[in-house]
Amino acid sequence: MKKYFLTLGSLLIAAAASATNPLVQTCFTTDPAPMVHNDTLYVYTGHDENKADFFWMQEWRVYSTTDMVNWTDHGSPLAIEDFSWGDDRAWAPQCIERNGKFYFYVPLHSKLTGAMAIGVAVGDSPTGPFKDAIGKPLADGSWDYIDPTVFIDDDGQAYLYWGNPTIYYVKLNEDMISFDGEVQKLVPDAEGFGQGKEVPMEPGKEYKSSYTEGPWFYKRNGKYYMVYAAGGIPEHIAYSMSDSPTGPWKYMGIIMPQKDESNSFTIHSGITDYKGKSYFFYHNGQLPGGGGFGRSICVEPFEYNADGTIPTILPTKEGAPAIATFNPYGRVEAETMAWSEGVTTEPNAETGVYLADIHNGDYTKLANVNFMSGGPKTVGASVASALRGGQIEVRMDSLDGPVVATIDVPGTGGWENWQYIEAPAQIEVPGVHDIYFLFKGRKGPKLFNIDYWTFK
Ligand code: FUB
Repeated sequence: MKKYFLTLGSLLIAAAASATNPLVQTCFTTDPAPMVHNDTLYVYTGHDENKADFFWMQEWRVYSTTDMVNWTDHGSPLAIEDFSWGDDRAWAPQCIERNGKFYFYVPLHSKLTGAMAIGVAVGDSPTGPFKDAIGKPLADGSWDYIDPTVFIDDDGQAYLYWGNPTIYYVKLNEDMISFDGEVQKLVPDAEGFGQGKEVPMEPGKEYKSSYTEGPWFYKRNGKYYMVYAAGGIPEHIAYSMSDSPTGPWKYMGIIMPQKDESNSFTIHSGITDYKGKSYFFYHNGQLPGGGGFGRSICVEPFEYNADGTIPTILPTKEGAPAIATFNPYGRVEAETMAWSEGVTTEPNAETGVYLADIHNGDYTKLANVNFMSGGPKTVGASVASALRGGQIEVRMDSLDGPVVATIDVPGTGGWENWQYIEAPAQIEVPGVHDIYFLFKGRKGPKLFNIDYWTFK
């Protein structure tokens, strides 16, 4: 077995390929809502359809990470069909855990009123399955019943805020699926939400900072934060703070200014702390083929100012750095990746999400993989191909880096007829490396699908 030493050239290629935004390249993802549970960071998203001319969104999706760079696609555990009373517009969601149950709040178009409504689904795990918790909307009947955000205060009281451009809220009962009394209405005024204020942010640009939609409500060090899309269209992200969960609010300024290059007239944020660091999630239209109705989620790390205020956060391609290395040993889902080009993912009731639509030259990348001393002896994959298969080149550090192993994928008689194929490692791969899975075969047709990898 050959030993491999890093050259300066391969290090430079690896650095150039270190973009992590947008976080998902296999489909459009919108309206990110992060949630931390048991050391894992989950992000709940909407899903813009390809070539859409409006927010014709059908389902919600979930992704997770433990290192901020490799993300696992858990598919869609909740869709419009799960709400008998809904028929359209699976818009911005948020999920929260209480007493071991996961409550998934969503806006969708109501068959009952012809307006928008807030629904709540419940599940036993962060990735579902989820089912409509009450068989009817939690709140229904207004165009601007969209974008629910949920938070449970230290005293156990849960709050649900939503709305565009009015802000609505209720105090949820302990069951998380009901509330007493009327929906409260909060009209965002200038002092609370910056309405009408002209804020110069960059030379030659001015922003009218006023609440528009997409609230994100949380508490930190005794202060309540309301982060939201502001300024009409095109939107930027601004925030307000309060000493109480129901206000009065004080407008605190802009977090992420509007940028023409974001290629999206909406922006929608979610904030969380994870493993001692703070992260700001948002969406833009920067994936190839993307735009205002083809958006993609991104993340930026940030640090709160000493007084608890939030600094200006600018979008980057680099996104968040890795906070841990990736352990490849055991089964690694093929839909776990730091980056990909050309591929999509598909669901299967038996095997779960798998990597699909693979053509010659497509690839996926796992970042920061820690092989420890020596590296794997074999690399395997569970594959399926209704045609004639192809090859998987497992390469180290870059797309043209040294080949660790080549897996020959045969035809298996069907796109979901899985066969496990293993190949010997050709070189030693000690230490931490990015790993590229480069797919090869005849030019033109779909080659094969992949369910999971093994490094042994
Ligand atoms: O994704 C559909 C809508 O666009 C959301 O509900 C809004 O927040 C905006 O992002």
